[in-house]
Amino acid sequence: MIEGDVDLIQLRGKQQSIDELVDLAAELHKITCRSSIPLIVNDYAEIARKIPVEGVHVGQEDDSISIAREKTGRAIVIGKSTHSVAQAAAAQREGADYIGFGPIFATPTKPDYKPIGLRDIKQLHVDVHLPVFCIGGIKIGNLEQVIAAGARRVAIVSGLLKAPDIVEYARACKKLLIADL
Ligand code: 3NM
Repeated sequence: MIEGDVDLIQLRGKQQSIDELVDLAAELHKITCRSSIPLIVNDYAEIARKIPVEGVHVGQEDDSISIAREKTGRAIVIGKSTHSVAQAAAAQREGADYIGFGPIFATPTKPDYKPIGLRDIKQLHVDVHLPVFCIGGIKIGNLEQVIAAGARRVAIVSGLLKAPDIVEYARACKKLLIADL
């Protein structure tokens, strides 16, 4: 992914224990910091006390932004998953540094969530003055459509992880995103 020029990486391990995630974060951070790629850990702010990751990401059901900040014990990027324009505006008020917005399309990576579609992306960028990462079912094949709907940043999980050539896939996505800036 780094070779393919991704801008940041999130460690998300829903089946792993915190101890396993701490070990994984330590291992990954050795790699990401060599390339100055921020590493964000999902769900558990306490990992940031042990490993010098650059950020923590929380969901709607996780710690609030302020509790997550307290748990990290240091200045760090904190992002939040949002699933509607109202949640996005609330995350901004709560002090998030960036937000995820999705799932844009239905996705087996987050099967219990109803897709929100492309309709609100433009308005969201008017209402919210934070970096917005559109997420959920985004692939190289629908990325142009997502960008045309107003997205400037995206998070891709299965598209990248299942790509026959991750480097090429990441580069191709990046090219589409940069072309629109
Ligand atoms: N969060 P894929 S959608 C982890 O809407 C995650 O908050 C979402 O995976 C959200 O790229 C999602 O494989 C799954 O669809 C993204």
